[in-house]
Amino acid sequence: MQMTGKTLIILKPDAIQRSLAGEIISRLEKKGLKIVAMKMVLLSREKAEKLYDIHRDKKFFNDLVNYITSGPVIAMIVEGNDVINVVRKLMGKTNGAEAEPGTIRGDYSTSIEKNLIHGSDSEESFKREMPVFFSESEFINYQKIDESWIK
Ligand code: IDP
Ligand code: MG
Repeated sequence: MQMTGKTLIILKPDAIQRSLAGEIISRLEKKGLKIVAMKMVLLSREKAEKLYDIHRDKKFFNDLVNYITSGPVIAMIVEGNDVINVVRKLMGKTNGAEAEPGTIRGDYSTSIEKNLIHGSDSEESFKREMPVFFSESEFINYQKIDESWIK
């Protein structure tokens, strides 16, 4: 059994607009990850700027904030073995045009900006990003029937 951890996943506005939310959630479920919190949110500019604070000095920062606030997103806390790395692999490279087929971005995006999904890139990022959407009291502690088969 490996170390179980948590990560923040955001289905970005393009995922909702293109009706790909179910498809993406399905991939996460089939991988064996466990959703322990989930909500649909229309981010305020203030929260979006907080989420992407590390990109504040980049030239695409303003576009990024406009994009992520342009429509509802679905935020999730997901649990699993080595989950941060596992989710980053499922997502694929940032630029959908370069992401490998078989990954979420590789299969459904050709854009460097509208790339469908966010996943925390480290434990530190998770701790910083998570409070933009959730308090820990919102994490639901429950058992799934098949957990012994995936850990
Ligand atoms: P990541 O989402 O793969 O971790 P980051 O480099 O952390 O990628 O960038 C955060 C988000 O900013 C990306 O997912 C994408 O939506 C957007 N982004 C990254 N680079 C560019 C760019 O060069 N132009 C426009 N948007 C970008
Ligand atoms: Mg990132």
